[in-house]
Amino acid sequence: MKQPIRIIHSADWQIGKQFGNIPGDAAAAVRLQRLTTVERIAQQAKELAVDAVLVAGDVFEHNGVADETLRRTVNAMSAYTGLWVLLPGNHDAALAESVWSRLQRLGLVSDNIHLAIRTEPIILCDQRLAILPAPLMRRHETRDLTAAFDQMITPPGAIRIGLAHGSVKNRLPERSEAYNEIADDRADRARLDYLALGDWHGTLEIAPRTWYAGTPEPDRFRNNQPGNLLLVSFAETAEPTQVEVITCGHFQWTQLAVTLYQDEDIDALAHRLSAIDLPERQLIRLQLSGSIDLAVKQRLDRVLEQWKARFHHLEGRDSELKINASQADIEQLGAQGFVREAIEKLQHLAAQENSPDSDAAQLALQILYHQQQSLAEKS
Ligand SMILES: [Mn+2]
Repeated sequence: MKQPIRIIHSADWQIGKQFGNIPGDAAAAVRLQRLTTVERIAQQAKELAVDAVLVAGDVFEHNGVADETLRRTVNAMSAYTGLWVLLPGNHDAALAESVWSRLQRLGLVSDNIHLAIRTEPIILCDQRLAILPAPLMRRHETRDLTAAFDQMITPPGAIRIGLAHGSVKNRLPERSEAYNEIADDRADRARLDYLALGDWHGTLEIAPRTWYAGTPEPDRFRNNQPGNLLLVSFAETAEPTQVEVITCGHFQWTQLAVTLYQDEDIDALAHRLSAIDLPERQLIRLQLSGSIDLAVKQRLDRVLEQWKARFHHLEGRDSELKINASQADIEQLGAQGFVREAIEKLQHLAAQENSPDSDAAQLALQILYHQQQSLAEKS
């Protein structure tokens, strides 16, 4: 009896993504990790001895990534010498000149790597497996390219797997763009055993036999279960297709909503941060809100500074956090005479809602307070 066909479904590697919002070496490590994660995928495929690895689009961040990046990617894939099928997505559309044409020109496409750059079936595994690709030839398509699957002829008895990149119509949790749409009943209409999708970065069963693999290495602050691979097994008998989620990502991107009013809230934040596992693998964004005085702000800055050194990356977004100098803060500054008058003026300005000077005055008070505290500590 023949072994059932098993594939790994992945997508959205976006190799070459810059992560410009993350400062310094932290971004470089995140960039490099995407290649390391591809190495992991190759290793998994080898260990599981799957029949093929399908990557459902956006393999590369854009068509202009360096030749060096193309070479590194192919190297990262090399541990698995079985079949790879790579599909262009909106980031790496199969334009006349693209990463795909360059991969070929540079001689980087070995026999086991199939570039799914044409809308025609790729027949593999002694005609037991047919991949039906819908490559994006430009960034945005207004037609549903997967409609072509309905008419595609494949060898009798072959497993039919659709491979596409875009938004399944009416099903994604957020309103997505109106292009690169995919009918939600495509798997039925095209008699597919499975439809392997890319574009949505979380792992998601979006319709019957239709899955988004999600990106194997998380790349943004959105809690939609990224960081996985799918292992898909096709039984020879009438048993249904089995889909197993395999954890694969290294970094975790977490966004936390934090409301602050007083000292106790800073303690609670510090406690919350200390409860996070594997801090060296964490990228954390704090969405700060509430209203605090300068003394609490000072403590907040210290806690953040301390934790910044322990997480891979930590950022506090404070556009929703109000900072008001309290009377106690002003007393703490201990100023007298004209300095005191200036501080009171700043306090008055800072308290004016919607005034263009309010933010500047706020900041001036914070700086004064900070300096005063530093001086007090030194003496
Ligand atoms: Mn995409």
